[in-house]
Parts: sequence; C-alpha cells; structure tokens
Amino acid sequence: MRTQVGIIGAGPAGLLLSHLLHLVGIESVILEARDRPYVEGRIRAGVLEQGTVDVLNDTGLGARMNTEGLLHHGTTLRFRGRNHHIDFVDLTGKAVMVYGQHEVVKDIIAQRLADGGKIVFEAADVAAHGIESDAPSITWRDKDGKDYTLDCDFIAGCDGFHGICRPAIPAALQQNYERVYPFGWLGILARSKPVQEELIYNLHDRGFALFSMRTPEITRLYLQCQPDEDIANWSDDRIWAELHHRLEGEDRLKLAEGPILQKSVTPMRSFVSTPMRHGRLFLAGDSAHIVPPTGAKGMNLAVADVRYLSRALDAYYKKNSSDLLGSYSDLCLRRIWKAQRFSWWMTSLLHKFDERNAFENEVQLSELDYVVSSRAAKTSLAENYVGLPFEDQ
Ligand code: RFL
Ligand code: PHB
Repeated sequence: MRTQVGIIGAGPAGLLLSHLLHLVGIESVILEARDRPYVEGRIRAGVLEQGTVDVLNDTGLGARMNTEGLLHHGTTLRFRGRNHHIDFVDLTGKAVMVYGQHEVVKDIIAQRLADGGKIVFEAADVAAHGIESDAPSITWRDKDGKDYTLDCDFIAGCDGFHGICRPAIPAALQQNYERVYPFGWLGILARSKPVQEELIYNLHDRGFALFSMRTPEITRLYLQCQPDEDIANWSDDRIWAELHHRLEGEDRLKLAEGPILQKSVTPMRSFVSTPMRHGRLFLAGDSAHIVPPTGAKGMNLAVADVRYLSRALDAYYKKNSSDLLGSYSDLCLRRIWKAQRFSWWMTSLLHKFDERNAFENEVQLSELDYVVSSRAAKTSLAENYVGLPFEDQ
C-alpha cells in the first residue's frame, strides 16, 4: 500500500490533518489503534477557540457545530463564594464555542469517509520505519492477525501522549520539559441542566471545581482530587455533595442533580517535547505536548499544529519548497509555549495547593481579586482564553 502522508492516530489532530490535506489534493491514510465507537465516544475537551471554530467552518466541517454548539460570550471566575463575569466579546471582540471534542471527531470521520478517505481502525502494533530516510513506512497488524505495510513520503505522529511516534525520535536528540501537578480532575458527565449559561471556574477551600456543559440538558463537571484518586471511592451521592459544597456562597447558586452518565479521573501535567520533527516524522497534538485542562487549550493546540503542518506539506508538494517543513517545529512551539504559560497560570490561580501556606493562599486570592477588578488583567485572560491569533511565519 502507498500514500503521500501516513498518519498515526485518529484523534482531532490526525483526523483534521487528513481532511486539510484532502482539501489541497494530498492523499493520506490514518492508522488508529482503537475501534470507531471508542474514538467517537471518548469524552474530553469541550471549549473551541474562535480560531478553531473558523478552521472548522472554513473547511466545511461546521454545520452541526453551528446548530448544536453553544456560543459563549464570556466565562465566570468564582471565589470566596461570589461570581465574577469575564466578558470575552467586550474585552476582545471574540467568543468561544462549547461543543464536545467527540462531536468534532464524529463530524470529521463522517466527512473523511464521505470524501473517500481511508481510516484503518483497530490497527495493532503500529510501527514507524525509515524516518531518517526519504522512504519511510508504517507497519501494522489488523484484528485478524494479517500484517500490512504502508509506504509514504511523510509520517504524521498524531497518536497522543502515550503513542509510539515520540519515542521513535532518538532520545539524545529530544529535549523534554515537564511539570506534574500534585492533583487531578475527577470529571463527570450528567443528565442535568447547567447551573448557569456560562462556565464557572470555581476556587474553594476544598479545591477547584469546574461547572461546564455539553448541551442545555447535559452538564460536564469537574472536581480537583488526588492525582491517583480511586474513582471507586466516589459514589454518585458523594460527587454531588462535594459539588454542592464547593459551589456554596452568598448567592446560593442552585446546582441541579441528575443521573451520572460517565466518570473518570485525569492526572494533570504540563509537558513539551522538542523538536516536533525528526527526518520525515512530524509530531502534532498531544504526542508532542500536554497542557493541564484549566486553560481549555489541548485540542485547540492540536488544531493549530495540523493547520501549520498541512500548509507546510502543501508548499512541499505544490512549490517543491521544504522551507515551511523546516520551520514547522519552531512555529508551532511559539504558540505552544504561550498556551503552556496560560494553562500553567490558570492552574496555579484556581487550584488549592497543599504546599502553599496561609500567606501564599492570601496572595492567590488577591491575584484573583486583581484579575476580576482590572480591565487590563481581564483582557489578558480573555485574549488567551479565546485564542491568540495564528502567526503564519
Ligand atoms: P488524542 O485525542 O489523544 O488522539 C490520539 C489518537 O491516537 C491513537 N493512538 C494510536 N493509534 C495507532 N497506534 C498507536 N500506537 C496509537 N497510540 C495512540 C489514540 O487511540 C487516539 O485516537 O490526541 P490529539 O489528536 O493530539 O488531540 C488532543 C486532544 O485530545 C487533547 O489535547 C484534549 O482533549 C485536551 N483537553 C481539552 N482541550 C481543549 O482544547 N479544550 C478543553 O476544554 C479540553 N478539556 C482536555 C479537556 C483533556 C482532558 N483529558 C481527559 C485529558 C478535559 C479533559 C478532562
Ligand atoms: C469541558 O467542558 O470539558 C472543559 C471546559 C473547560 C475547561 C476544561 C474542560 O477548561
């Protein structure tokens, strides 16, 4: 089998890359370890930056997002039991879209298949070969035990944090930057009405809580917890009691309960691996970097990476120019580090750190107080949250 770009991973990065390449006439094949229902049902991100929304709209993927997604003009920071509104549109002229990552994934898979794209699900033992040569290839085994080889010009490593592509780069040539946080998020999806129309990022003495949503009937709620928290210790009743507790305050916001449809615990880390290219292998999305979810940046970064990568590959095939492929890693990393900084800052601002003393806790609350009372500080938060402009060189 042969194609131009072999893509490993059918998450948002791999799927969108394949779609963007198709639009400029470049062929690709996607190899995905999991089956289609698993990939389409994986509950993860929920907030799309304006730039991500624009990419989806401009490339014909926006139809369902525009009818089912929820446009949010701002967000709420809550501390000492009071809400403080941050108005993105007033501060930046931009908004964000609340639309589940798995819905984006479903939309791109449907479009790729309608366009005759090839996605191989349940590909086992996927391995990248010859990445330092001009003729790389990918091998895998299908679910019946049959072995395959895909010859290609380039390999896109879109296989997430635990994939095989990043480790295929010689360790001596890689530099990794990492911060592991002393907490995780316990997330639930519930059939209950959101407590208000916009998200609430809430700091409480017992830790952070996030009140988010997917639709006007489905809420997505998170609680700061231990990084290795055993979900078995969290009955539905305990989760609701803790969510009510962290939302307490003088305005008595009323959190509606409902059946819990899904629960999971996510540890939190910041991670960047550089460079994002080795020979003919290009990393994109979570395979090269992870952000803590407090800034809602992970999927948006994956979209920005593949937007650059598709342009660089287009220039290679149409103009026989490798310049953009050469600057791919540096260009992506400028945006990635800004998103890392923002995600780290939001995480530091909104979580309870056991190692902080009473003085440091007061400084944290005072920083929140400053952010919500200064137009300059609110604008800084808002412009990062809605997404910094794409830099094209
Ligand atoms: P993915 O989505 O992890 O996809 C990688 C794909 O590769 C497959 N794979 C392999 N395939 C073949 N062979 C192998 N050896 C393979 N190994 C892995 C996997 O099965 C998978 O299908 O990476 P991608 O495409 O880079 O996308 C990144 C995003 O998924 C991630 O950054 C976001 O979900 C992060 N994130 C958020 N991002 C946002 O922009 N906004 C948010 O509001 C937001 N909230 C979140 C989040 C992530 C969370 N969790 C669970 C980590 C909230 C949470 C709780
Ligand atoms: C979500 O709805 O899953 C979500 C929203 C905002 C975040 C993280 C996750 O910062």
